[in-house]
Amino acid sequence: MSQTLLVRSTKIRTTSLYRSLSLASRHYSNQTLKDKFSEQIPSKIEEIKTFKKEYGKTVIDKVTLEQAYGGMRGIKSMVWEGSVLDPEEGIRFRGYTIPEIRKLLPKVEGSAEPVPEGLFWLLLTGEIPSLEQVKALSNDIASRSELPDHVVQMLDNLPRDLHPMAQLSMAVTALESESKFAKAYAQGVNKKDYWSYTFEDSLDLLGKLPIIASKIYRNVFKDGRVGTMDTNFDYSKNLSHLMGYTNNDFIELMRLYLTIHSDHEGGNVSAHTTHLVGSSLASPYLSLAAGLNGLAGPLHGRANQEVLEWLFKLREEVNGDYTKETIEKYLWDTLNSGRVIPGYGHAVLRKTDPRYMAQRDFAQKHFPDYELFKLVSTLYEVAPKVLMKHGKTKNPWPNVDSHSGILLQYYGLTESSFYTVLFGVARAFGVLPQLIIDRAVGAPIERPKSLSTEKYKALVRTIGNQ
Ligand code: CMX
Repeated sequence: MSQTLLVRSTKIRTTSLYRSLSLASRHYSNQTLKDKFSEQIPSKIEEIKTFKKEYGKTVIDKVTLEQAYGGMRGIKSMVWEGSVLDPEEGIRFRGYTIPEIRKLLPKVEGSAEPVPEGLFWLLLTGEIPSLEQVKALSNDIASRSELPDHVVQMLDNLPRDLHPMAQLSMAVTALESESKFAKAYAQGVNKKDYWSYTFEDSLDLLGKLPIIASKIYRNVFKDGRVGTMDTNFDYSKNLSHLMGYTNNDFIELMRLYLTIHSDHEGGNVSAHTTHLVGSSLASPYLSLAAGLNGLAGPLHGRANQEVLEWLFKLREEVNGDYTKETIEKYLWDTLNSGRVIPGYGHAVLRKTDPRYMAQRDFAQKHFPDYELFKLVSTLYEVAPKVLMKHGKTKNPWPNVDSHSGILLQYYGLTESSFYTVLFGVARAFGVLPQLIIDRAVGAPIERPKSLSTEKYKALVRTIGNQ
């Protein structure tokens, strides 16, 4: 090669290398969530493979008979990448506490609260996105909001007194018709690509949930009319507007609400059910609907409705007399009638739920003198002492559901049977990232072992004789 040719070809190579490098860095700053996650998959698969190979036979836990009969409490037997719950400290999302994510996750202009789209990115990738990336994600999600006619018609035909959670679960189930995963699976797609279709379904689902939730809200309690998503709005602003709430503070509340209600590690009923059903390769629609059915139980997500109804009965009974003595009596009456104090206790936590504290912080900032906030605050002083004296619950402190209802009441969203629907929308942000991860790493179908009491007795005898 002549000198001139060599110089020219080096120059061309350098220029094209420079161009591809600059493209790569531009690509990086504009990198979509799907690109980012796709890039991480090979190393995640390798990490799990090596870890299992090296430590696969390590005994990580022992299980007692009490645990087998006691709702499997505390048994370490699931993998959940997005969050870990510590009994004393509370939830950490990919290592970050709630106060940390409130500070670190991107915020849209004029807002002090993080957006749940940012948390979704963090839960899926372990990285905090830029504001630009979050905005692109909000836009992408909002562009997927259209509902098929049969879902709209079904919702319009449901009886108004059917619980909003049943309506939500039915609508999500009926959206199975839209599942890209189910279609691809039927066409025999390679299992390596399952995650990609699960990702698409997950974003589609997130996009459709605000319309579904608002349709349910407006069908049951208002005029049945719902607008459309605005691709320039963030998720919480869209959801609030669709429901008919345009107050900026309410939108702020929704940003906080959706973010902190999203994920609470994998063992809770809604997260575990979504994961379990998803492990059979049911589509994200059917998997999430199953999780929502679990969330609808009064000991889980529906506790937010129970709290409000219980508080209103209290208010009626004490007739404005919010002294500690009258509240204490009401608490004992509830306990003595064989019911639980809704919004108190937790299967894992042994301290006040940080999600309760975040909502308390919001109330203190926005409406410290609100009557129901004062009532909830007095309860916080009285109920733990009563529950400790009662001596049954392992955790006498308030959980997330203890506070959420009165925040919504303040802004005029008074229909408490709708509250768990908002929890359900939020939960989608927490459970869908894990479903995508499960499909990317090829998580197996879940199948723990059960025994009959007779077999357990035999097992205990055998162990005793050893
Ligand atoms: N009021 C009265 N008794 C309570 C209680 C409460 N808030 N919380 C627990 N207990 C009782 C239990 O019913 C149980 O009684 P039994 O021995 O008679 O069965 C005993 O205390 C021990 O229960 P635990 O080990 O402390 O709690 P669990 O892990 O079994 O249950 C939970 C956890 C959340 C279901 C329970 O604390 C409860 O029922 N709380 C009220 C409902 C509620 O707020 N649920 C929302 C939780 C958060 C969420 O998932 O959204």
